[in-house]
Amino acid sequence: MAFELPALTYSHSALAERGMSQETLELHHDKHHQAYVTALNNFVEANGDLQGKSLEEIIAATYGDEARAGIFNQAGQHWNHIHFWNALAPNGGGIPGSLEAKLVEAFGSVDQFKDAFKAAAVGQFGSGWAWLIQKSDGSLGVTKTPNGVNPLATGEGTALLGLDVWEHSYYVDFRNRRPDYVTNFLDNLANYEFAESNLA
Ligand code: MN3
Repeated sequence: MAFELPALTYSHSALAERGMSQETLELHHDKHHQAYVTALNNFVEANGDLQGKSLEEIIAATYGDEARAGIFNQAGQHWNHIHFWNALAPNGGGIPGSLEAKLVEAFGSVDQFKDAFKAAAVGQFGSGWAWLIQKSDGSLGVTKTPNGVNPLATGEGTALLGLDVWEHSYYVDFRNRRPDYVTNFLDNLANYEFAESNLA
């Protein structure tokens, strides 16, 4: 069974008042994400050992294998974007109490968490992602990954909240101002209920 582009759970215009325009979601979801899904399906079609494998199994089977970097990139980006659409919400930005307690424990305060996340997101040179993760000892941390890599592939931890910092995610709405895009995400768009639901 081929992989499919998941439908958004909100309309393409639902985030516009919060800084992510209909044009961005039409391009990013309908075109960019669809292209990753199509390319991944073509790779699976051409590689018998991948057929019937879950997305997570394909990521595990191809990560770090230079000969299969092209397959990993598409699989990683499919996984990352499924996560990302869930990490956005039309009424985002509000942090549930139990997650807030974990953030304060790990970073000292919510503001210090946001500073750490911004540093990761702005500091990712070129394309990639910033992540709030839960490490194997249960504590929270922030990390960044290049291109299609994610914390699932690296084994760094469980992804709680990921932000796409590829230019296609912000250039329509913020031009070259990645820091403003990141701040707007953390304050107005981030679905912290989704992040909380990913806690172990
Ligand atoms: Mn993207």
